Amino acid sequence: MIHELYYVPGNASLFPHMLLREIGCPFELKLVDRDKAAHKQPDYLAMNPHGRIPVLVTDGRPLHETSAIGLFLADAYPQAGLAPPAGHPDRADHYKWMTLISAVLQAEFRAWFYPHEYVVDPALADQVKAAARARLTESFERIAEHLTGREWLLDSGVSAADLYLLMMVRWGRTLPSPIREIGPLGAHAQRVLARPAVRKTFEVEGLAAPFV
Ligand SMILES: N[C@@H](CCC(=O)N[C@@H](CS)C(=O)NCC(=O)O)C(=O)O
Repeated sequence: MIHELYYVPGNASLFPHMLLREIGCPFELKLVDRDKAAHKQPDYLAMNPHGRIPVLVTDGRPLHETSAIGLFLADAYPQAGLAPPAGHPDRADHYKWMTLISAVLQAEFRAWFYPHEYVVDPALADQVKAAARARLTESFERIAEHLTGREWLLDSGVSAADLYLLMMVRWGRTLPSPIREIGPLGAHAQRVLARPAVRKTFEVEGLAAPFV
């Protein structure tokens, strides 16, 4: 398989980038020039009509939606052990975490980072941010409860969902009370950050410490 990842440093492309390096397969990085709104141009919209980052092109076929890219890559390279195989008791839980991170955390971060999209009156954007912050904190608290006494989200070991969660905790450093301070979330993030493939990803994207 030949992969190209359209990315912007630190954007949602960070998760599939980490996965590709964990897998160790060849891939090409395609930097999207957000300053020039390259993701809103016809050639990019042909790959992702929503004009968002990331897109993974595999053998010429584009795929968007961060969680779908993650599930696809984990299944495409089972030898990397990033998702429990079909039939494994943890398989369903992996779907659950991937979906929760995408549909709840990532969606709430959209409201946190782009509050103007959620209101007609721009003066209300701060309220959107305050509500998103409260919902994010509550959701992370539930996840922290689950992680208490565990190394990884799944009983069976590290999975793609742990890398996805790291990206969310990283984004959570922009909240007034950083998400890393909630229960074991900071320790979990450091555990993921200690992985050589993850460290390499941050280095290649030029992301500076503190990482979360
Ligand atoms: N549902 C999309 C959302 C991706 C997303 O919101 N990406 C952000 C960057 S982290 C983006 O493209 N922002 C630029 C924009 O919306 O114009 C996914 O899961 O891939």
